[in-house]
Amino acid sequence: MKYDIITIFPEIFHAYLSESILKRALQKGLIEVKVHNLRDYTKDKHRTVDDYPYGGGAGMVMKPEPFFTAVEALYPDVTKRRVIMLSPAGKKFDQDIAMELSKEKRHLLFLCGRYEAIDERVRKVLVDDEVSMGDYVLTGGELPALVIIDAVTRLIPGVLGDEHSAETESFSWGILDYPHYTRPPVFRDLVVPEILLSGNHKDILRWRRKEALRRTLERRPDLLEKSSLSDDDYRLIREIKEESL
Ligand code: 9D3
Repeated sequence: MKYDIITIFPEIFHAYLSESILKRALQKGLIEVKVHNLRDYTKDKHRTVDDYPYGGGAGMVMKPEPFFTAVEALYPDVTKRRVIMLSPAGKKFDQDIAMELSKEKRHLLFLCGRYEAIDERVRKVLVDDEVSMGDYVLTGGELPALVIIDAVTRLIPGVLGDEHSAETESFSWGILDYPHYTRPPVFRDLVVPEILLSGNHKDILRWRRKEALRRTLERRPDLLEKSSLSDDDYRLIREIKEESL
């Protein structure tokens, strides 16, 4: 996968991309990331990227010309690029979007905004998808671009080791993870559930499934409605509900 990022803060990206799974994906040549400074595509002496909003109001708006110049210089052929604008007004990012992007044949080109907004003509003409990270206010699109690159890269074949690749589908099974423990068996009087030390694999699997269902029921009941549950899952849910009587 080839990713391009257009930003006025190119230094933000290096540290995150040079650790762990993304670092290895880069080394293996499974992904390529190029970060471009929007100011390099300005023509005036002060390398201006923003201006006052027409119609007045607070904050500055990012000018259209540098974005047009950058996108068209990098990918003059519209069929070879998929331009993703990060914006609080976009569609909320989720695992389904990550999955869809991971299958994309075009280069992914991220436009990161700062200030109040990007001139609407950029969205109208250049942008294929407008994506948000969720309903909270950030300072710009740089962290969202990194989040998308992270989530999409994990789905590219060969990026994760085989032990993890089942994980690829874990959000589409759609319930929360069970609680995890490691050594020591007692830490500050806090004990590991006995069943996990029992060696009884069948019982452990059923306990984990039950605890996963318990958490999902408590924290994310919306996920349960979408996931397909087995007869035994319904039995476990019944047990959980009877425990709290
Ligand atoms: C007053 C309206 N604000 C929108 C909620 C203005 C505004 C705040 C912050 C406009 C842009 C920004 C900068 N944020 C992003 O560029 C951004 C973002 C976000 O703030 N939240 C969630 N996802 C994203 S993706 C890009």
